[in-house]
Amino acid sequence: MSTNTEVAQIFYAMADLLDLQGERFKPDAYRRAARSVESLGEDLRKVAQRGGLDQIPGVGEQLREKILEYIRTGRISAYEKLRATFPPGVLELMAIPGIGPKTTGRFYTELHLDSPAALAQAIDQGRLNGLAGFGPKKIENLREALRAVAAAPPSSRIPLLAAWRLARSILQELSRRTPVDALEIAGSVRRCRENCGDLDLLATSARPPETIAVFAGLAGVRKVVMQGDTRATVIHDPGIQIDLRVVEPVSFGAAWQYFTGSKDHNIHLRTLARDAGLKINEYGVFRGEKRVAGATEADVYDAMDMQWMYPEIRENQGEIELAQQKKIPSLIQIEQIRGDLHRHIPDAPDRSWMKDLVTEARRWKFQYLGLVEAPGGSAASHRSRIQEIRRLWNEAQPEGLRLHLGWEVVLGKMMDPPDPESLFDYIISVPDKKGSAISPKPPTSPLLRRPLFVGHLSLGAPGAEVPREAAGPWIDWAQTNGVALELTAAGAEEGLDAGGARWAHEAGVVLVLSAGAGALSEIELTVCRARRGWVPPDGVLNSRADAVGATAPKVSKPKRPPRVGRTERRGPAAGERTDP
Ligand code: DGT
Ligand code: CA
Ligand code: CA
Repeated sequence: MSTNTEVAQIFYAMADLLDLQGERFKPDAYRRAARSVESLGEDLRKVAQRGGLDQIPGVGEQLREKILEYIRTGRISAYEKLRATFPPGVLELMAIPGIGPKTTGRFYTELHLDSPAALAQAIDQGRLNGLAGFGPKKIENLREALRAVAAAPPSSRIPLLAAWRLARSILQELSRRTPVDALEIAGSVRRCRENCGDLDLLATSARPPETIAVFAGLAGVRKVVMQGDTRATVIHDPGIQIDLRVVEPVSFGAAWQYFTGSKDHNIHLRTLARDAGLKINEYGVFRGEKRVAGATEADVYDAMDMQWMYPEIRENQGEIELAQQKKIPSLIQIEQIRGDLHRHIPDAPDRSWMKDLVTEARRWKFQYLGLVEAPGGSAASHRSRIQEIRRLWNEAQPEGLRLHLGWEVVLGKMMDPPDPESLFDYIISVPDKKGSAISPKPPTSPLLRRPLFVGHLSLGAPGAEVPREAAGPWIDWAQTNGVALELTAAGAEEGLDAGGARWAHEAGVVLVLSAGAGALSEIELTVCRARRGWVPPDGVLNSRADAVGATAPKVSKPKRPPRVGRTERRGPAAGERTDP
């Protein structure tokens, strides 16, 4: 897609959202600008270079700034903010053919309908009858449109971050509303695969049918594909299949192991079990009729004379042999992360965010936080903001938590303000994307100043696996320049993925693990992704107390002996971290 089309699409989408908010004039202004941008014969970046954005019909000062932001960063923050003001279900409702922003807005404000599922229910209950402008024919059309959307096959595979967020929220809801004892994520989400076919959940419960019924009745459930006493399969908004199985506590470990997979890992285990005169399945490990293991995963692997291993590496790529030799290396864990080095300083007029951030950082037992100033704006404005942040931090004096200030700089661009060392503790370099979604190859010119790490690297679409051709040049560059590379919860869209992390680590490049643009708690997913890349604690810069201020980071081979079992219940999906 060209920059022009991309910008036009965002403006159209913003117009719809502004309509939904009930704005009167702004939506038309955005649509007019979108149409002119779309029909422009010249690339927007060229127009911007010659300073001609102002001459585009319908583009005033505010829209010009948004276009410039898009060219500079590949995103428009106002659009992201606008989207975030609505529940995701409302956006899905608006996307259904035949339901525009105006109708969605009325459903949302007049009937409090916030998802396609809620609308379907309201129609069934007759709550639309008598609503001005909604005759029987129109209601029938709505019903038809909803049916068509619900019947559509779940859209291929889901990016990990979306699957993980959904799985987390469902676990929270279920554990709040039903008598579950254990409740965990299995399948590819637990293994932290970059994209997931469906979600696999596993529970033990005092009253299985009740747990299943609550699950099948969740607000986001579009369709119940199958419902029994101990199992159900549903299609959840926005078209994601979820399986829930309730199992006996004596089999929980075996079931968790089995449904975590991968299939190849399981097949290999089954062969080994057979050779040892054992049988392994989702109910346990058996010698003859006797169950010799099943309650915990550690028991299951132990019965096979193997070390327990992290779910993220169960891909039948040598981990089984290592577990037999008791040589599974120690890989990075969330408890070893000492801070996030890439939290952007919010553009909020009041500074209450700082208190929230500190609270959240405490929850993770962080020792430092890196607040980062993004490019753009004048030297004077950076200076006053940074000085204010330092002053506020000193006033708050959060005990045991250090503040580091980072400066985000576009690679190869001139750097202002002229005396950055006095303001900032470290530099993050970001690639010069020039409006394209994917980052170009690293620059060949020498570095003006060495950054601590490279962030906002986009090496692929959401849910995509980073190809070696895309990651390789950056890994070489990072190695040559002694710079670390970033990994975030968004994967290829915002940094390396698990595969890239593995290549980088093997090449001796240090990694920085960040939460990314979402909640700080999502750093947990980043850590899982790093484990999938076989990254040990020593390979992670922000597992070190002196992450900032250290000279060229170097990786040494892990010396600590592998630790077994202790982390089992803390798998990437364990619900316990969400409720401190
Ligand atoms: P996905 O959903 O395509 O992203 O990948 P998975 O790994 O979540 O696969 P899924 O949902 O079909 O099944 C979940 C786990 O159940 C899988 O990782 C291993 C286990 N499993 C499924 N089918 C088989 C099978 O035929 N044999 C064995 N040994 N295990 C299986
Ligand atoms: Ca699955
Ligand atoms: Ca499944």
